[in-house]
Amino acid sequence: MSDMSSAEQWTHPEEGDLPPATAAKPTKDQVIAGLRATSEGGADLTQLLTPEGERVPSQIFDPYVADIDFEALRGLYKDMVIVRRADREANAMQRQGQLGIWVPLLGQEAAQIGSGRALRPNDMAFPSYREHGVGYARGVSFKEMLGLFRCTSMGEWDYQAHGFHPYTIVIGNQVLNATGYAMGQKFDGKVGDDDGEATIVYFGDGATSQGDVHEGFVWAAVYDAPVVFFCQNNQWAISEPTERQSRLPLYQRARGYGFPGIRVDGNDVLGCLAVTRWALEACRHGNGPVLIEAFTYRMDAHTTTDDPTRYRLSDEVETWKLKDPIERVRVYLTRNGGADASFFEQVEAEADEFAADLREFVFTMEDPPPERIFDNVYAEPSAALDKQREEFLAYLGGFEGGVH
Ligand SMILES: Cc1ncc(C[n+]2csc(CCOP(=O)(O)OP(=O)(O)O)c2C)c(N)n1
Ligand SMILES: [Mg+2]
Repeated sequence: MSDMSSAEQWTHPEEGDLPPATAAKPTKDQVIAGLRATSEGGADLTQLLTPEGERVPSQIFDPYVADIDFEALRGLYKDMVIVRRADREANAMQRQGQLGIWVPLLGQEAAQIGSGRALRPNDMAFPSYREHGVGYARGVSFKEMLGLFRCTSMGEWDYQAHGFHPYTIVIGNQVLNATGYAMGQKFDGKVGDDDGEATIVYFGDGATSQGDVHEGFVWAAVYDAPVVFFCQNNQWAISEPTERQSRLPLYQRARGYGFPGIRVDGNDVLGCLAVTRWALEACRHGNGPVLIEAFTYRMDAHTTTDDPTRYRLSDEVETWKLKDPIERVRVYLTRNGGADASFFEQVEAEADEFAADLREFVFTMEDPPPERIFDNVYAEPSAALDKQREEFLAYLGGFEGGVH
């Protein structure tokens, strides 16, 4: 954690450190900083499990995963396999015309399961639109999430019961909602000790360029709001690479707002679990917000409407395949006697069954009646809305055989 009382960070740089005001191009230092924004950061990166499946000890973070024995790790492995399998099935179903669109999470399983499993029931999560893995970890059924992508539902799971808010498509907007929610947790006296509540909000690297994210950071900082800003830096904002969004690694932005920022290997489920637990603990205890940059990679297209071959090279994707979040856990478990071949086969079979059940559900999902549009508009009954519904139903009655 950075020492915010240190005088060093408030001092003005020496004159010689400043680039000439007339410099038209980024200076060498700025270019290097920009490149660092896209490199993994060496010592800056918190990692507990390497891509080769080696366990890296950490004095600070090991205590946060001390309870993760082989059984718990097998559970995290299974979570990741299931959400990947569900993701691939949904992608295929979109291609078969069964879903309007799909937003793949491929490659981001560890970031989502690690952080999602770090949450307690009373914590609140605010997703963007790719967080199906977090939703799964919060107990939201994949079926409910798929309704949104088949356009038969507006994503109507019980937000309060699951501690998982609706998806937000407006980039970065959920950061404001989450900050306000966390300020509420603070005002209601729900923070201060280990039983405290916390909020987590998910957004992408591209979202960090949005005003809403900046405003959220400012408000959370000055109110010490218990909110973990969880940025999944998957390197791309549709076709815009991270280096076009920032001149420095994203986690370092936190310092300018006055709260800690940390970069974790987003493909390391143990690292993500530990770092998120640590950040949530700081929030629960009333220490204010934390920014986590989970350094990961979007292995598939932005959505099924996107063709990434038009803007990125396949060798980049190949490089990231070697850092697969699931493979490293498999290697670790195998090498250390934490699981045998039959376990992996069984997980595979369960994932296939999970996907088949989803498929069956989607293919037989009923379309909602058109008047459903009037549901959930207001919390309380509304005479004006009731009248509109009546008029609409009368209008629909004019069509023989109904409207489909
Ligand atoms: C305010 C706003 N501007 C633009 C868009 C269009 N848009 C949808 S996704 C996206 C990129 C977001 O990238 P990032 O934040 O990195 O998240 P990722 O999709 O990579 O998870 C954009 C620009 C939008 N939905 N909302
Ligand atoms: Mg992105």
